[in-house]
Amino acid sequence: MDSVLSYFLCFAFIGARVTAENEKICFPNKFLFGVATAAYQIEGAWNVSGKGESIWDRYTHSHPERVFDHHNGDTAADSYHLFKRDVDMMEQLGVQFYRFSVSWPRILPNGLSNEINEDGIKYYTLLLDELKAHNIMPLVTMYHWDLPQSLQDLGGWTNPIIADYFVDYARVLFEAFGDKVDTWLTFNEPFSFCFDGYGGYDAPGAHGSGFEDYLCGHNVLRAHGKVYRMYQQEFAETQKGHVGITLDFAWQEPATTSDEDQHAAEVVRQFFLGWFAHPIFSETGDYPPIMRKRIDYISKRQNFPRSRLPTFTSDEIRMIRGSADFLGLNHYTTYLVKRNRNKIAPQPSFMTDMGGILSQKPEWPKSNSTWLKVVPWGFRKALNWVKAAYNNPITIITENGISLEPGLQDSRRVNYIDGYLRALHNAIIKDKCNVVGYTYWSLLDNFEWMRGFSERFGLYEVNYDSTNKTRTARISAGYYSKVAQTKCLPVSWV
Ligand code: GBH
Repeated sequence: MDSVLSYFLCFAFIGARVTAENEKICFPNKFLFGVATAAYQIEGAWNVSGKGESIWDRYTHSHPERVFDHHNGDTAADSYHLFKRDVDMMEQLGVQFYRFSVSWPRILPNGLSNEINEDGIKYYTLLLDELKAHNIMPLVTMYHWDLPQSLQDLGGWTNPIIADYFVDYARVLFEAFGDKVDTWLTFNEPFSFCFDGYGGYDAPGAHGSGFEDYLCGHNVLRAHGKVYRMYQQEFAETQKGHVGITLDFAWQEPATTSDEDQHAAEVVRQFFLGWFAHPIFSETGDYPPIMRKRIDYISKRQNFPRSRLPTFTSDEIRMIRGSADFLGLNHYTTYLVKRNRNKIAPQPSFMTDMGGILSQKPEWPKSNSTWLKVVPWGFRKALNWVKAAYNNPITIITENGISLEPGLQDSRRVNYIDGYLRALHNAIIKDKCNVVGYTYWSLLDNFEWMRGFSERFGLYEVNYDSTNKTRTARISAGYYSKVAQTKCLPVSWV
């Protein structure tokens, strides 16, 4: 009798445990959770301790009218002085790593490595030591959009010489920090700073769409490849680190089931992600063939004697192909794509070259950013597309997050993270996508580029009116700390 009962009890117990475990969504033990920021968006101290001027300093100062409420990053969240508080917050969250970026002009005030700003080196050394003391691993971005103004005066990313200057800068970073950092990202979202910066209205505001954006992308790819090869040659053996790049990939869903919209969506994916991913992560290297074909053809129709998309030498193709140990992926949202049936205008334009029209469904839940709608299923599709296109590369999600109104009661942020993490979990467990880490953007509210301080992405709210830029945990910080510490999604929250 006893034994039968215990048998049943035991059975029931195992059964209950199995069901509970099935319901609980847990990431692999080795999976890492982190938070991200970028230098210009949080540091402030724009002209302190020897820092040089960046293109964002120049742009926000000379065109305040272009930035929401005439804001700028002069003081931002003042993390130059408050980094210890930032690391405290990370400790409270229990995250395993911190993704931050180094300000190039803080290290090299004039962009070139003949003059190194020791105070800049000291600042990042202190930050790295503080992280180490709290057991938080660094994931360091070399370039998150704050180019030294002196290099912009030479044409910035449109001038081929910049690839060599970027290598010199990277070498300074490897020498100064390589014993403390073993995972590096060369660039954050080349698509964004080439398309919006050289082709649009982000700094430097060159608005040469369909022209300067391609020159920028070309030199960024060369610069990235050269840094990767330089690290392999000069540092890999002693430092044993890894070098990757962060690319931005919103999911592009065909607006209808028609063949032409299916095709248009695929072309848009190639123009958005393939532009940078194909040269680095595909087996063949070089630009995506469809991009090459469309831009060559349209350039000809517009009477250009040569394509507006530059050409790599075969050595460059080889140098860039395979030049990443892993892929950093930023993902926030999804678009619908329809084929653009308009005639080709004489004016160069990236959008015309791409030939798709993007929209979003009005019923998709909104954020506080016009471009960001909540569409978790798009995340899983994006990851599966990457897996198929580039032979399932090792991937770290280097940014994912949502902007909301100021305030601490941000249950919608909890829902966003929860929804996107469920999609990610399916991509990893069911679809076998090779994703090894997830980074929430952002640790704290920060300077949101052209949107000033109006769009808040932080797990911690920053009170910009207070003298010490007080940081306060939002509800979502509590939620994310559970995720980071247990590696499971809390069963009930809020
Ligand atoms: C990230 O880019 C950036 O890496 C990060 O610095 C930033 O804080 C974060 O987004 C949140 O915005 O205004 O309609 O012209 C994400 C990709 C590319 C999305 C530019 C917004 C501008 C769209 N971003 N895009 S629009």
